[in-house]
Amino acid sequence: MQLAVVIPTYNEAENLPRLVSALFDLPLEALAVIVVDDNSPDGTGQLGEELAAEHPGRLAVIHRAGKLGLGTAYIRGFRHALEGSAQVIAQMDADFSHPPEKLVELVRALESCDVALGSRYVPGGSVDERWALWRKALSAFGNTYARLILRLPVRDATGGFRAWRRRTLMGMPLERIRSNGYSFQVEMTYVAHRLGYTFQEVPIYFADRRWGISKMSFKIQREAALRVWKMLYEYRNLRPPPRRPT
Ligand SMILES: Nc1nc2c(ncn2[C@@H]2O[C@H](COP(=O)(O)OP(=O)(O)OP(=O)(O)O)[C@@H](O)[C@H]2O)c(=O)[nH]1
Ligand SMILES: [Mg+2]
Repeated sequence: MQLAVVIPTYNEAENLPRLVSALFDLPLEALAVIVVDDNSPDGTGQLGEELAAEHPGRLAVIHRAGKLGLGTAYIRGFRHALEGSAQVIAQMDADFSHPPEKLVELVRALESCDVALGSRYVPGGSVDERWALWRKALSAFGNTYARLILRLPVRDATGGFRAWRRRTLMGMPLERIRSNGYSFQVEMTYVAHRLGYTFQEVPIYFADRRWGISKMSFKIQREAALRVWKMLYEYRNLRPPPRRPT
């Protein structure tokens, strides 16, 4: 079973080499990494090329001209994975907020669902206790808000640690996804749900980034709150495709 892990990077020079070795140490055969770097000023892209040379055929770096946003970075990486033969496509942040070892459970969960989500808000999951109270509250509120308005069947709709079956990702209308920042994960969840795909949540401990600086802000969250209403409207006619007779 071939697995491609898509990792968007912007200034992750301290994290990327560590993450890549942690991933290649996992008991998952045929794991390949796709880094999507937005010309990081700290040289993450160049570092990616060095890692690609160390791991021939197992690591690809897509270079984009500048900081074009998380959503389009993921979509670019997903398309690259789908052009290849990966049967499972995973996505994760570069900053170790997503525990690499949990990838094994995410992939296993796909045996009984279409999309496996790393989740902070199911029993056994949690967020970094060093997070400021406002950040914990915002994250929990953002999830409840999106869940109630969009009637999502998951507890953690904003997390970015996921595994998709190839068939599921191929069924997603990636060209219609409008969110480029933090609501990207919510929009992908909503579209997948509207299309009738099923989810399973795997509890994770979400650690604060170990290296580099945080970019989270109230402004970002406010934009995300508005996006949810737009999604409700944009996908009002989306339905699961008719089942083919078997
Ligand atoms: N290619 C690309 N990657 C990005 C962009 N913005 C963020 N990333 C990467 O996407 C992942 C998630 O971004 P983070 O900055 O960690 O977002 P966060 O976890 O909500 O916030 P902090 O970790 O507190 O900064 C990381 O691997 C980033 O390097 C972007 O515009 N382009
Ligand atoms: Mg982070």
